[in-house]
Amino acid sequence: MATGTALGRPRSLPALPLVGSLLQLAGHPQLHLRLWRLQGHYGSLYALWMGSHYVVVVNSYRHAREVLLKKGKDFAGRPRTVTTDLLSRGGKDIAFASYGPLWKFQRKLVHTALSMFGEGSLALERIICREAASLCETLSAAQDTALDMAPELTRAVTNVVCSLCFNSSYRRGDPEFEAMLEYSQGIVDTVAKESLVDIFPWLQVFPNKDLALLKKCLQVRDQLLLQKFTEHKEAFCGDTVKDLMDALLQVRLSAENSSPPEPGLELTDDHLLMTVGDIFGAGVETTTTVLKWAVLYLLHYPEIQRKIQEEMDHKIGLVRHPHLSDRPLLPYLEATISEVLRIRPVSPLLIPHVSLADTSIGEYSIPKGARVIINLWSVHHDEKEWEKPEEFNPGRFLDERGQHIHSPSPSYLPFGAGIRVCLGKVLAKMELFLFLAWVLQRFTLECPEDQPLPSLEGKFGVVLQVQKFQVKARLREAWRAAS
Ligand code: HEM
Ligand code: PLO
Repeated sequence: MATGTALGRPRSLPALPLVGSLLQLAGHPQLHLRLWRLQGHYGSLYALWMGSHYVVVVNSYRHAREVLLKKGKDFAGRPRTVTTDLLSRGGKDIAFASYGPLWKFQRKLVHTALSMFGEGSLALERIICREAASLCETLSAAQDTALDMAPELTRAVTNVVCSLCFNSSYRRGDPEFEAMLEYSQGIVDTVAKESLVDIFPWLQVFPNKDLALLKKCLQVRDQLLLQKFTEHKEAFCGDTVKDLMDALLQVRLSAENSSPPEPGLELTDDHLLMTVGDIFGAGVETTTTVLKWAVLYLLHYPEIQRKIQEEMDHKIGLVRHPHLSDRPLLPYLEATISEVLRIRPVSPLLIPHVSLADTSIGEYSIPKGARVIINLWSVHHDEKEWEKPEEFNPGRFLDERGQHIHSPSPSYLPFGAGIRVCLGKVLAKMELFLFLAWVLQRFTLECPEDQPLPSLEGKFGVVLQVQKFQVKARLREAWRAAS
């Protein structure tokens, strides 16, 4: 911060007493787009009021880098809202927990467990490939008929996370899986939408349809989590750690045995449940959403799909399945995944951050307790950083010879950055690569003849959702001939 000169506050949208700037935002369900467009009038960094909360909106990479990386610690807090408090039992998870020693401890535990079971281990590759094979079988069985791929993609991804968290998986049509699909959709539809309830907590006393649905869905989720927790507790002997749930139980057991217990680091049952709930929820909804966007873009751009398949035929062939070690061989597929993550960021406003001290962004002063929204949509669609940002062009992520992948602009943060960076980045990238490689080696994905091309417009929420669409998965002639 400059010494001696007092910094001013960012320009603010007009605000009325009580409702704040709600009038400028109401009637615009696509909040990321509204905040992106408001830059035209207020500049790339501006402030607004959500009820009594002071909110700063960051739309440029330069400022996003300052918040997430250079002053990461100043901005590592999270707001408490009615809906995320319900989801996480008052912030006992990782994603919606305030910055503090317990949050740090939980993050570290999960990070260690994920690297132990997953990232870099052959076991995880085997699990993903098992699910990819099962997905391909389902697509084969549905050959040439119009199919909603969403539940199939969700089951494949869920089973990977389920294996990691609980060492279990679901079969097609499993009623527990159907229940999970339903409650998770209910949560995605209602949580963290900066809905009225989150702006005015006192509205909780009135009946609210969204809040009622969220509570009902959370009941189902809690039952399911508790059942897994109890089964694990009963079977746990302390020696063999099969999954994340066991790993958390083991850490707690050793903490209980060490006396005196470390102050501030006591993991209650709620902390364990909410941590697993986070990884399960984040693991399923994010990766599935990216896969749906990828399939949708491939329907719109058959020439890009063909190019991926040509690259695969050339580098891997049709005799063996794709492996993780093939990633450097398939830069065009990797570039396509990167471009999907740019053009339709799963988390277009990240999760809101909160300033933990009086601080600054650029030439503006930011008071302690401000909510800071990083508009990733703006960062990924900034015309000063990206040529024709609205164009889907995987080539922009390739070097001149098309052999190596690189980002042409630093203005690219699909997983966030810094202290609160996504915990599942490595896992997600492994899944996206293997699932897409397996499917595209065998099938060409097409829009059913009798249907218009589905819309590329997302639906804003805690993740940027894809509208429902159908696909025809046609077995490739080359694959048929080879097998
Ligand atoms: C946080 C993106 C997959 C677990 C985040 C954030 C983003 C993000 C943007 C917020 C960063 C911030 O607030 O500054 C993505 C994308 C994914 C993905 C694009 C898929 C392509 C996953 C997976 C897991 C996961 C598979 C779990 C295994 C988490 C957790 C947080 C998080 C726990 C909260 C971190 C914290 O607050 O400390 N992710 N994510 N994510 N992600 Fe992911
Ligand atoms: C998705 C619905 C689940 O039922 C619960 C859940 C838990 C963690 C959340 C996730 C939901 C949405 C995506 C989130 C994730 C934590 C990190 C991730 C917000 C609500 C992202 C992309 O930031």
